Amino acid sequence: MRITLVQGDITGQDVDAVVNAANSSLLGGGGVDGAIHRRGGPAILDACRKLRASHYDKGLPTGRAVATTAGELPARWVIHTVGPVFSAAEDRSELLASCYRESLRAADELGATSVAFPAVSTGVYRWPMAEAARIAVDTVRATPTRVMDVRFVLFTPDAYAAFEQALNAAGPAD
Ligand code: AR6
Repeated sequence: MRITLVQGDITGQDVDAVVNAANSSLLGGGGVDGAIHRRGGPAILDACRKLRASHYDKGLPTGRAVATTAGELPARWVIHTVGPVFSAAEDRSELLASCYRESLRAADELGATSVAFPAVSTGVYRWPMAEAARIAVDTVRATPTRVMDVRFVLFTPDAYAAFEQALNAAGPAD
């Protein structure tokens, strides 16, 4: 697997699947979620509504991932995952790791070999960037998958630097 870092907007990524940092309602929100729905058009929300009605009437649980069409995005699919809200009192890192694992599992089920991830939970959900980057990089590297091209698409220079540091700290790939 090749891991690359990109600074920019995830909605422009030409990959098989783009991961969305969604919330359990699957009905949209701000941040990456808002950008994906805006640029991808109504087909994504329509697919999310249908998924809710058929499988997730109580919402998609934190740490899980589910795929829909990517509508008008350059990607073929959007994989929606629900990150945990950061808590200083409780260690929720396993749930954040689960977002990356479950997203790769969803990608494998689709046959997607290139996947773009945002820094899940680091915006509205307030996860400290350095720690979120470490969890993201370590989890993706440790997950068995047929995905060959993983791109972390970071919105800000600070986020990019944090992921760069996490990648360097992880050492050479196996
Ligand atoms: N491309 C790439 N990264 C982005 C983009 C973009 N277009 N826009 C923002 N980011 P957030 P969360 C970065 O808040 O913390 C939503 O309302 C952003 O700078 O999108 O998981 C959902 O509906 C940050 O580093 O997701 C949920 O309610 C990272 O993406 C809630 O926010 C994640 O920030 C989820 O919160």
